Amino acid sequence: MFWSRASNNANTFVFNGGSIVRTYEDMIGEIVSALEEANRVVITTHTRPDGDAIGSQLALGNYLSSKGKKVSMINSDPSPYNLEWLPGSEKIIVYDGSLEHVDMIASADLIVVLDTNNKMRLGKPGDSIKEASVPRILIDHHTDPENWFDLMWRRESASSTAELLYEIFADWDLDGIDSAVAAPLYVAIMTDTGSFRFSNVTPALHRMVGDIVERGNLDPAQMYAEVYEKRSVEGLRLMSTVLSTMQLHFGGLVGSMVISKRSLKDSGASIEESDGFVNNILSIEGVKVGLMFTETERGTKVSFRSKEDYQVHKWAQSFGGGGHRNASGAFIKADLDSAIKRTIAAASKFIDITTSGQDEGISDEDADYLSMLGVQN
Ligand SMILES: [Mn+2]
Repeated sequence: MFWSRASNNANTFVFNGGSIVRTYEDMIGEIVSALEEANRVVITTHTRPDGDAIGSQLALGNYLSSKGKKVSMINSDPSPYNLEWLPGSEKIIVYDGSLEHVDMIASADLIVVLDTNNKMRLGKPGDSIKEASVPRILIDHHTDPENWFDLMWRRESASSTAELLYEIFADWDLDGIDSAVAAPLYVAIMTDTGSFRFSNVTPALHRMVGDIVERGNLDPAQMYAEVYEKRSVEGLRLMSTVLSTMQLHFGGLVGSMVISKRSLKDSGASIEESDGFVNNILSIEGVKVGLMFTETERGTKVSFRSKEDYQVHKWAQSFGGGGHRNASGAFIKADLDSAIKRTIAAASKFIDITTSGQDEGISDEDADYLSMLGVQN
């Protein structure tokens, strides 16, 4: 029987809103069939796209193109400059609401949403994607998916959307992974795992990546250099200013840094060049949570990063944001100072601040700071 067979393996369930919808084995087959039968496929991903977003989009786009499909890749925002070398990158369209772009979505017979499960995160084309009358497939590893997708291939423990995409290719035809598919897949996994160092990197993932490298005849050192060694002097100057804003909280358990409008302007760098700065905070021994506060015209962007069991997605959600357990973001409509105070003051509701890595508890300085804010500790 269908259910009894599936129930032998908890990993084969797909959960949607707490109820079992289909089994994974069932679902991946349906997704492959839908992709196989489609002629015109629209592929989209989230605003401010990162390496996993663009890499997954290009990997799927190039894979489907070589299977003879007409592929349109449409995003709300432009791709980061350090990913422009990826094959097919020039085909990605930035949605402008024009009749041509509206028509592109309307005339698709299948839509694939990658690396986000949320209409708002799709930005400008979000409404037309959600309202489209054709099947919408979700391939994603974020928490709390919205319920408007027709088919889903998702797993929160997956290192990246690209890992899930590889599983779909494995079910369909691994030989479709040529260098134009392998390079974006590799970059997507490399960037979403912090170059293969996060806790969701497993032996199985390394085997998968080994296969991707072989099939694409890729040079990992070159892939890394193309993505990470393209910094500008201005970007490094910004990094030095931002690093100097480092503050530790709760006895070194939480670290924070600030990118002010002023430091951005003085450095001459673009804000995209600050991507990844937040990970520097986690490189300090004992620090389990890193917070980056970025001042903008409308308020303060907060990036949350964490290690091990320290989960930050609910903390980000409490400010209207979200993401993953170990990497989330939120936007606080407040100036830099009050956004920092509010975020730090809320920490104890979401992480255990009494067990710092150095076992120091809260420093006197932080205790004073908290009492100044009216927070009990
Ligand atoms: Mn991702």
